[in-house]
Amino acid sequence: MNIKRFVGRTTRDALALLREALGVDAVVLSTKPCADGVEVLAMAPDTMQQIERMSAQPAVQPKPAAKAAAAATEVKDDVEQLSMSTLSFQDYVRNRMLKRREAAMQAEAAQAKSAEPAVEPEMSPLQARLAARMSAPAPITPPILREEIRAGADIPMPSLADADHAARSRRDQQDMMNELRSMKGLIEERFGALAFMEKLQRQPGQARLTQKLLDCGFSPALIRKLAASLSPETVDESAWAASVLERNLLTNEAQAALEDQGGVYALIGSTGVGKTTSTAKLAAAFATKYGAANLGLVTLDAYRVGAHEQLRTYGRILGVPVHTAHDRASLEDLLDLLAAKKMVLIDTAGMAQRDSRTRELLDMLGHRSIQKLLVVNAAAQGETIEDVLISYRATLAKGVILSKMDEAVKLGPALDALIRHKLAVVGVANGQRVPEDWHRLSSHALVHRALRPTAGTAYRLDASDMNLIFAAPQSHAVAPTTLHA
Ligand SMILES: Nc1nc2c(ncn2[C@@H]2O[C@H](COP(=O)(O)OP(=O)(O)OP(=O)(O)O)[C@@H](O)[C@H]2O)c(=O)[nH]1
Ligand SMILES: [Mg+2]
Repeated sequence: MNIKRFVGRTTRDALALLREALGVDAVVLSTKPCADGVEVLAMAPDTMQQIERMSAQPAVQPKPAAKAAAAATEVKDDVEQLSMSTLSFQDYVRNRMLKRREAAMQAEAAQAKSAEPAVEPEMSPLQARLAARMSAPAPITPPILREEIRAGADIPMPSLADADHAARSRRDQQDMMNELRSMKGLIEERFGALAFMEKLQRQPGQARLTQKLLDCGFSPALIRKLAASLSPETVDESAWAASVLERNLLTNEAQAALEDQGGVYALIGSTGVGKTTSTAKLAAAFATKYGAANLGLVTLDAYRVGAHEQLRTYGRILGVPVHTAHDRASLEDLLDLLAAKKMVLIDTAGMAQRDSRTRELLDMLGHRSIQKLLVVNAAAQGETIEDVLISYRATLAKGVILSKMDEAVKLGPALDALIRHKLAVVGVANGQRVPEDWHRLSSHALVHRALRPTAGTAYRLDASDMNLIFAAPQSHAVAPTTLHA
């Protein structure tokens, strides 16, 4: 094929070069800008005729001479058109072939008409349509076995791109759901806070009480219960709350004091809470009343260097020998030995509430005659006290000794935990002095002390802080508390 390329500064220049090389009948295939100006691709006229001959072969051949003449004229017309356009070569050939096929079909139709027998009666339009329908081949429709099969066949197989798109849209949907869920939580939270604040505004007594109890270190779980049961008619909400707390704080006031009851007591608790000091205080209180001869002292704190010396020193002052037990068997032997004593006190080694040895200690104290007294630091955080009560299985103990009362700025957290776990306060220690700083306090005295106003500090809450604390939905609260109003 003889296709040539001509480059000129402008289209006019390129066409001039083309005409010079291939003559005026040349076929322009394309014109496009290039680095040197305009590029024109063109074909010699004889090449065009060759292509036409090749493409016209399957078609019905009209008379060759007439055909050549007609083709030449058509091509000439097209060339004139093409030289002014940028039609691609393929488009040109396709158009030419279409034109050619149309011409051939028209010629065939004309021939058939002239060849029809004259005797054939003329058909009406309706007859002609019927005849055409009968002679036409019947359309081939594939057999349909089941409707759903056809339906399935209509569905195109998903491509990899489709699967990717589906996964992406699923992800988007999931993201949107998560977004909606978090918005729902936020709205619930805000409405919860608004509802609570609105309730507090409607009942200023509740608001005052809530703020006061929060200031005293009581837990939101207990405060909610109290505030919810406060009647709008209550004039002095603080007095009402104090009376409810007193009724719910166990101190076994009806029972005799420990030193009067006698028995075998083991003092357990976390490190440094005052177990040994409290043992000494209790021993001194007993010895003063019933004499040192009726008292037995045992220490399990044998493995810490010099630890048992602390109790031995107190024993020497009281005139009571201190025995050491290393394991459960030796402890049981000692208890047999001291069976005649009215009171036996067992001092134990302090362990962090989460120490695995705490369980071993509790097992060692499994003897049925031993009653456990859990020593709790009244100055510790509410959450720590809670943890200690659980780890030391406080509910199995006879009661709790609240130590270091003198160090506690707020008594609320300790009393709150004891109320919620229904534990009795059997003694309190409010200083290091033995035996002076040992007392038995009533629930009234303890609650009064807990509700005493605290000095304004950075930790003091104001009315707006309550919004933050009570904004969380009720389901987040700690285990429900039963209060006897
Ligand atoms: N302020 C104050 N200090 C106390 C009180 N009770 C004990 N302490 C002091 O707390 C420190 C620890 O007391 P311990 O009796 O040794 O405590 P513990 O629980 O036996 O300690 P471990 O045996 O080491 O676990 C000592 O300095 C005591 O004087 C109290 O009620 N108030
Ligand atoms: Mg000790």
